[in-house]
Amino acid sequence: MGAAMRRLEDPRLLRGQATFIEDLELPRQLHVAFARGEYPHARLRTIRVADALQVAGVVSVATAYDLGARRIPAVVPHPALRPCGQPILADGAVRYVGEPIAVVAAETRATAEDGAAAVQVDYEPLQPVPSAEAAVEFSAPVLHQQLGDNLAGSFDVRVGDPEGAFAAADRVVRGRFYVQRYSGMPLEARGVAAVWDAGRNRLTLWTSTQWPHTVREALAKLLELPEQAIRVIAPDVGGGFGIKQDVYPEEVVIALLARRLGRPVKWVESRREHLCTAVHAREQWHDMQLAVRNDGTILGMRADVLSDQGAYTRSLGILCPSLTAAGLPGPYRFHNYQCHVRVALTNKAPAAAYRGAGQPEAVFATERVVDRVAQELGLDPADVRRRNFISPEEFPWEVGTESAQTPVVYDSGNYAEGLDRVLDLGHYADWRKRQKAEPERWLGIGLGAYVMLTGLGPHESSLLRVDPSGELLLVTGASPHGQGTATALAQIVASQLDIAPSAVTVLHGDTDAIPFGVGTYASRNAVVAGNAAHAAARAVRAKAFALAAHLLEVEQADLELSEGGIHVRGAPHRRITLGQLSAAAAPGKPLPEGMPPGLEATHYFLAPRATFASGVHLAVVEVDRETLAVRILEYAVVSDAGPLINPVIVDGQIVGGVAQGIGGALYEELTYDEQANFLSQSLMDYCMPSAGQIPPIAVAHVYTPSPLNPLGVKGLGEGGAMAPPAAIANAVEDALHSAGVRIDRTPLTPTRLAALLRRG
Ligand code: SMO
Repeated sequence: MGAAMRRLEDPRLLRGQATFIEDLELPRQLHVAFARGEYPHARLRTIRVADALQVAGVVSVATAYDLGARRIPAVVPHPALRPCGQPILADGAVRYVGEPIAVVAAETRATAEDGAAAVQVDYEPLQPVPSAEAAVEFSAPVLHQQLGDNLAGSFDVRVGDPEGAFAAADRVVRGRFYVQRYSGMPLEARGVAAVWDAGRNRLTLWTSTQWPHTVREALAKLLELPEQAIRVIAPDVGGGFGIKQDVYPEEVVIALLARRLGRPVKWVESRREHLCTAVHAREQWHDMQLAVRNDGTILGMRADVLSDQGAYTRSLGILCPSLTAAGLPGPYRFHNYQCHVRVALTNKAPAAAYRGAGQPEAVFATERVVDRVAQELGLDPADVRRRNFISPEEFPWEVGTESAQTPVVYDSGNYAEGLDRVLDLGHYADWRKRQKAEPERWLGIGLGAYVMLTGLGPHESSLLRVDPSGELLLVTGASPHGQGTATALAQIVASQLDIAPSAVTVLHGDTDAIPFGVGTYASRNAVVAGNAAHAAARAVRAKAFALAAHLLEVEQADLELSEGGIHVRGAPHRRITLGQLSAAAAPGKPLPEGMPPGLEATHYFLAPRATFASGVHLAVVEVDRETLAVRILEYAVVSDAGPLINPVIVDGQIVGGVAQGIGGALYEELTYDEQANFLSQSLMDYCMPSAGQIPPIAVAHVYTPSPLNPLGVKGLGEGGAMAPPAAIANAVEDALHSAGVRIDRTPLTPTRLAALLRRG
């Protein structure tokens, strides 16, 4: 634990020995393609499937009429969530481009595509709702008649005495900030395969998901089966980033088709389908007001959040905007806060989680308006932050908000140390000097500070078993998809039993292997899966000592564990290995009174409260005076996630997150036109940064342990993505401030900057 070792997962991934959904070859499998809506908003008059059925090789064409009017259930409840869940296939209307209407199963993928193209839909186009602002206008067409308006939910958060704070303030600093629609773009898009065993009434479903146990639960409800009749397997998953923390229509449709057709069925998402229909994220308006004193002290915050949910909610409901509302106060010491949230329904793809899930949006809005405080008062933005940070003695700090039904209580932190370290690491003072010395250059420096909810409960599971060979099997309910979790968990187990991490095989992503499991999201694995593995390893260790004492006929206190074996202190030849202990613990072997057979332990780590990681990012940019391209000259990150399990993995996670944040700051946008037609249908139209756009990223750490778990760890997977849009936007505004440019949204493309410069 703590060693900077390379990932145990990588050799087989690099050698092409992994199994992704596309690699599955099931006997007699059928391939699936979806006929998808081409209009943003239309009534479906008729769906003609006759021609599709004529295509040679097409076996079946099904619509909602055939598969039943099922809707995706909300897995994450919210008191304000209203019923606008997505049907598994369009239910008489389509409400976004790409909504699935019919599903075609055929002998080959190409035939299935031909069949899908031959499905004839007679549409009656309806007036679309192209934006959240349009959705809440009085005259807007209503997308879901039963709601009477276009709100998937609205709610208020109130803490302390906001009116008092604003009355006592010297001034109110304002801003209205918009975060564009963008999302995760995993190398492996989505994919689902299913087999129905008619004799046993049993479904096996492979899906590229972050939470197989949750998919199982949803399928059990929708297919009216006991959970034990469903096995969900997440094989190797090539990236998730939040977008695979959902229950998707395609997962339910493939399961139903396998049962209906009595043949295995497989669907692999195309990149175009991914762009049109996988989770979109982040699109949100934030009207911000800070009550401040002239010395820069923040007394309170008012916020109005208008979120663009797209056409439906799915399993996460309105979780993301609720995380924004809970997170807007950030690392700052004020107790007076008020936030009004409206979640608007529009004719766009449904929105849900993407790396940080509502929190990077909050960081953007808060860090932009905090910079405005510095500008208006003529203060250094670093000083304004330092003055208002919660200080180390003030923890636990009750924000007074709630996230996912959990009170937001920051458990520990040292935000000022993070700031001081990042100012050093990013050469803040030097850059300020250069900025003065070279006024002909558009140089800017920006900061972004964040606090991030991590390690969300309710629990995570671990089953640890010692094999007679001396190797170990760890089954975890977490379902990682590229984070290096198997290595981290192996390190935790190995350090308890003094063995090599490579002797621990970690099995994940299989609901038959462990009955309860939660999944991988909310930067939770180190905290919940890590502590579950730690506790299971402690239990196995304790049992090994008890059994060794029995077999070696000594007191436990006289035993020592080293290199995977237990020996009598001072008599290393009187030794019994973990493998021998496992064999000696088999049923029927002489065991101490009351000891159950098997050298294994199962542990469920409960996390009633979340841990809160934090960090500060610093970006130095230069805006090219000719092309208006933004070049990042320096990027520094100081992260605090408590003690590190594996620094190599941690730094890799941070760099990956920063790259995604840079994408959001400068390049990526899922664009719809004013009629809600979807314009970003390929990676030619959706610009992701590549290595050429990502500068070297300097990373350093602060370590404040969490008092909430034995390892003291906090989550970190999403940390890198929290602050880049804030830090980079702050830097670009700093660079162009003298030219009159004010930044209120991302991505900061040359086109957008040109418009701002003309206006300025
Ligand atoms: S956006 Mo994440 O998978 O909580």
